[in-house]
Amino acid sequence: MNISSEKIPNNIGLSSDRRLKRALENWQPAFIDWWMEMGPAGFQEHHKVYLRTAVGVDSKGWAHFEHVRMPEYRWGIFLAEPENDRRIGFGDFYGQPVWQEIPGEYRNPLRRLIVTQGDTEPASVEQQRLLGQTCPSIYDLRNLFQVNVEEGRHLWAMVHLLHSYFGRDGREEAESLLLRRSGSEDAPRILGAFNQPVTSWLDFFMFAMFTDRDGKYQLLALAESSFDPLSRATRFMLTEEAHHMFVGETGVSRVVERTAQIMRDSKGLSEDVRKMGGIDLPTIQKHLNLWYSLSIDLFGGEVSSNAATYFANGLKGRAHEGKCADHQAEEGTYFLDVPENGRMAREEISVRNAMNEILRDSYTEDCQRGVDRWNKVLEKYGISDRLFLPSKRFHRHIGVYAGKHFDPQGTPIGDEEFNRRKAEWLPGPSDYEYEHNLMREAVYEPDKMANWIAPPRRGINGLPINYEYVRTEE
Ligand code: BYC
Ligand code: FE
Ligand code: FE
Repeated sequence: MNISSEKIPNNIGLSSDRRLKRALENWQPAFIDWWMEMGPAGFQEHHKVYLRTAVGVDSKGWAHFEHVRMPEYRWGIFLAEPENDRRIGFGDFYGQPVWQEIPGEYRNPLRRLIVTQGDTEPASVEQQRLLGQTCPSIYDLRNLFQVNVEEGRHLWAMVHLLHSYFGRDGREEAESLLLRRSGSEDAPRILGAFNQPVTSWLDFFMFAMFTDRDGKYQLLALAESSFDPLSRATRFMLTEEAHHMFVGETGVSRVVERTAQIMRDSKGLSEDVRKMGGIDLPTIQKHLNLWYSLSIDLFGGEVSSNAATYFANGLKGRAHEGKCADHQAEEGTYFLDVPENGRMAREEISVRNAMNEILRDSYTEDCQRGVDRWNKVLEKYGISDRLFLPSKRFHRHIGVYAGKHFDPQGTPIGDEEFNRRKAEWLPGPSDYEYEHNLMREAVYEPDKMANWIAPPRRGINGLPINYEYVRTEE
């Protein structure tokens, strides 16, 4: 395999920056080794996948589609076009020009944000590496791989920043990004949800719906950064992120639709869905509960002095900061319900300390819109059951609700009740056994779709649904 630097499409003038080019050329073979070891298992050598590659940042023509072997994917480095005279949009330096270089005192916190962001990208590829062997169709197989190669590109985006602006520390961090492993005992990925196994396609769709959406909101917050190269890198990543959430939302929607069809045909009994080879609504709700709760943990603690400092220094803002009323946020309070002696007490916290919670609230509203669309499908089939987002207190491992138990409605409960009812609320071994069995036979014929999921509305890039999105080539 010949992967030369000319194959790194970029708009950062890489060919004229010899130092950076050399650094990336040194990192590239380690990336490819990592991809071969931890990327999609079983589809690297003899399969060509109909993939979208970013070849520029022009809003009309940035993507190019063709069949490629995944290890030959052209992972490129793109920054959104610079904004003329861009100014810092929030915090203590509001209105000053943005930074093209990093002021010394912000190197450590910025490096930490970039490393944390970068770490999630390869982690997700690791989590999803076996799913190709149980895919419901080659349309879905292609979407999985599209998401995987783009998460690889997001890693490149963060590694480019580490190599360009953080010297030797940055190079070391870039190496470590390829050494940690999702779920590993000794060297796990940094954030909780990225060490969780993803073993069923329902988990994958929920991950792309909820966990990739954390990506969207974190990227929106970083896109506001006073460090302009980070802002431009994340702004371009957001254009790719939309497709990941499309894969998640429509994936779940198609599962819901198939379930609704089965329920309609069997006169509305949820119990019969499994007998007919579908995924019943209570099981879908449990996966929703799991991935929503794991994903809201990714926003950090409700009360966070880290977040306040990031905001004060202009490193990380709110989503769509431009639409916020007060960009300094020096005054004002946020009300938070905090558990106290088994009851909830309302606490007042300063807005700056509540930045994680404010971002989480915008995220939750966005998730709710997706759940509403799933419920429209149930409505259309005349089914009265509804899916819902559990309370943000349910099943938390980070923040004020961690270490305490709540039911999905947010009512405080004891250990005994939680353990007794856990199997109603979260997927357990018998659910996974059912799903793994259901998905055991992958569907690789272009004209077929697994029984547990409805076909998509349309194919990729104007092509038919039964197009050969993944081809075998000897
Ligand atoms: N797991 O002050 P606090 C994506 C730690 S997803 C483990 O509340 P802070 C993608 C925290 O590090 C987007 N540890 O936290 C999606 C801190 O540790 P120390 C990823 C956690 O700093 C799908 C302590 O708890 N991007 O792109 O305000 C596929 C106290 O924390 C967790 C980013 O995350 C956790 N969930 O906020 C592919 C953006 N939460 O200091 C890709 C960059 C907190 O006590 N990261 N801790 O050692 C950040 O902005 C912040 O690091 C966080 C945490 C929002 C994650
Ligand atoms: Fe990503
Ligand atoms: Fe993503």
